[in-house]
Amino acid sequence: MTDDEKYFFDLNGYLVLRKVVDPDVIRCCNEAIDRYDDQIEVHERRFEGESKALTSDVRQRWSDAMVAWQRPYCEPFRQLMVHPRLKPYLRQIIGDYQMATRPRLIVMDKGCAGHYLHGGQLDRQSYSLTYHWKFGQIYNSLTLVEFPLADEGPGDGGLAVVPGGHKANYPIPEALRHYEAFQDEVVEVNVRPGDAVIFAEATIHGTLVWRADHQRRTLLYSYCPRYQARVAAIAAVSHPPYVQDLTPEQRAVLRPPH
Ligand SMILES: O=C(O)CCC(=O)C(=O)O
Repeated sequence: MTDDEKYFFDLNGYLVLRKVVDPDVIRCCNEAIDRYDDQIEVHERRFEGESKALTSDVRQRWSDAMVAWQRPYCEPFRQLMVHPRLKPYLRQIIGDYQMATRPRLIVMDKGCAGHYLHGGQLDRQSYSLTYHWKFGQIYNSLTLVEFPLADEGPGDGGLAVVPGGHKANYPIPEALRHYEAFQDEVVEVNVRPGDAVIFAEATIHGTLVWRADHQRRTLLYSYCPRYQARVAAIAAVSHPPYVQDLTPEQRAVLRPPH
């Protein structure tokens, strides 16, 4: 992680890295999603909350089963657990790290509902969710890496952030949370397949209604310090057969906290 990248991550709470993932891996992810499409279910949660600007009858579909899909379909999702380009970033931002939850897939069709904006120091009071800078170093807890599998261009919607929101000390104005005002403060993160977005969970972020004709597909990988657990004993409870089948390096990021 360069000094410039550290500066901008500390300033904004997120970084966009271009051309991180090999196009073949993206292609294999998309083929696997096509193959398992009928198992990617509508999420029951109304992520838009009370927002009138982010709601729609078209609902988000999610899966967290990709790493347990049959070979070869699980393979690209497993590879992304410990991507070599991302390791130095996660180490710099978190220190010794492990996966915090299972990797997640979000699928959104045209008109699909978004997710209200969340983050900031008050939404994220737990030490396991906060951002700190101390002794010349970044100490971030829950850290997300997002891998888009489809274009997210200007006006398409999808991932959006309030730069610097990880340091916000006051409550998020409700109209901002619901994306019903202050839209100029919100940056739609434009990315292409192969890019990676790293952001602190504390950075105020959410999802804008998906406006593009093509389907939005994005992967979220979450990491936390080795001494924390977001999901109790992730290796023990998450698809045990698949855990046995991982490489030692992949298994290492699923160990319980220690
Ligand atoms: O849709 C996205 O990319 C962001 C999703 C999100 O904000 C979340 O899952 O907390």
